[in-house]
Amino acid sequence: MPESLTFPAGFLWGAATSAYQIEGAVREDGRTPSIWDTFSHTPGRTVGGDTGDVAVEHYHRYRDDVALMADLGLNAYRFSVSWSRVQPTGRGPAVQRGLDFYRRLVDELLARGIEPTLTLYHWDLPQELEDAGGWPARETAYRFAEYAGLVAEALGDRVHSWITLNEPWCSAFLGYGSGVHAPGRTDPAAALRAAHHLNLAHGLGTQALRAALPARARVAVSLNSAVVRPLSSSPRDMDARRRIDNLANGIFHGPMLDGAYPADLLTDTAAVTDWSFVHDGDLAAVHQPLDALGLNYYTPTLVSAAPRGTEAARADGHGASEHSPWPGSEDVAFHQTPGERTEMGWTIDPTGLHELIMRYSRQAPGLALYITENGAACDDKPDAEGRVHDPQRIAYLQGHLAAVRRALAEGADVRGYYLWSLLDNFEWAYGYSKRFGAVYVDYETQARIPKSSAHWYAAVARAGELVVD
Ligand code: IFM
Repeated sequence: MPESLTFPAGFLWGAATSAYQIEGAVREDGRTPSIWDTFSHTPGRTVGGDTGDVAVEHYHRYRDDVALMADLGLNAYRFSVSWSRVQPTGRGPAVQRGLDFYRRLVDELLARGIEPTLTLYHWDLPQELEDAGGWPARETAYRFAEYAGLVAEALGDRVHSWITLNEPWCSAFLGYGSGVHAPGRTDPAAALRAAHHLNLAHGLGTQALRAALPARARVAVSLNSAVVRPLSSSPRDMDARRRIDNLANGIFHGPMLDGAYPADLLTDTAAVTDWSFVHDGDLAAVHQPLDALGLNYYTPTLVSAAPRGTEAARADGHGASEHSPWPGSEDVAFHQTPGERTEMGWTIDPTGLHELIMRYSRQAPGLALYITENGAACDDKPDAEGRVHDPQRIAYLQGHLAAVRRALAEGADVRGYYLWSLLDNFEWAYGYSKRFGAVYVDYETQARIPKSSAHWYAAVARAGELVVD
């Protein structure tokens, strides 16, 4: 018997994107290169040499894209600001033309009753700041706070919901550890320094936001907190789980939510760094009161201790590299969770989302939770009539929304869900080879075709109700 699951009134039904993945127009209106411009233009870094130069031309098509969201009945949209568009050198005054683009976008959203959520940093550091040391340099955290203040001054009158960083784990450990993301450095100690300076940037940025925004503003961070499961209950596998959980989760939520790094994280990584980059007062600066926590979830992580005397397997779902993104835990083996997978090779397992929500409900009581990303890459193609049918994505969304609803029924304070992603777009090192959109984009013509999942999601959003079999 189909069951009907109702969501609370006021629940946000959204979709998410990020600047470099959709905007294009990389040389317009004073924008300068970010680390992703440099990285994607470096031969061999992205599939097919793809870049975000044109992406899906959202910079010029934003009005149509907002109209599309309105047609789909969405009441929320999460986007990010390109730092080098509003502060091209990563320091000093803002460029008005850059800010004006986001002002126009926000006004368009508000006019159509769509609540904007603005992410300040979704991985596109101005190249000039990387040249000055990037995230391993402490100064970058202060630059971020200045940038946060500028954007808040300009848009704080119309944007209520703010996110400091998106998935700082990726910025630190894929950017500076395994090197599969920009800037492509492979230095475990630098990756840990980067993680601390991202935490500091979050704390200083939150203070800058509070100083510039009205008291009613909502400030949050989006973490891709991993659901780490052990292959067995053996002590060695359980220890592998503990170490990866600290490197994926505790390293960020520890200082942000509790004001301290997990003590065992410091000992596990002692051979890599002495953590002397953590200065007196830093943890208090990072530990700022937040109004909400954003959780991004796609698939769980299955780990074990590598059998003694063997190489650890690196199937951690974060791209191929000889360099591990897990400093001090290079001997942990990563396994494929059994079950159906998406085009990313990520196993579909909605129980992980439920587990994640319940974990943070317990760990951060009183903090509203938002699912700021969740979705699937599928092998989508238009049929002879030009329609795009994506039953696998519908099943994925249905399972994960049911998991959210189950968590709500168990008392979790989840206030909204943002599907990743509104549009097919530049999937980082995978270029345009992976399609996450609810809306198909023909990259030749830039035509947008809502897939069947977009129509399905629109119906759920409009009714505030999910029907499951
Ligand atoms: O496309 C990315 C997004 O930028 C950050 N979170 C994961 C998505 C899918 O890989």
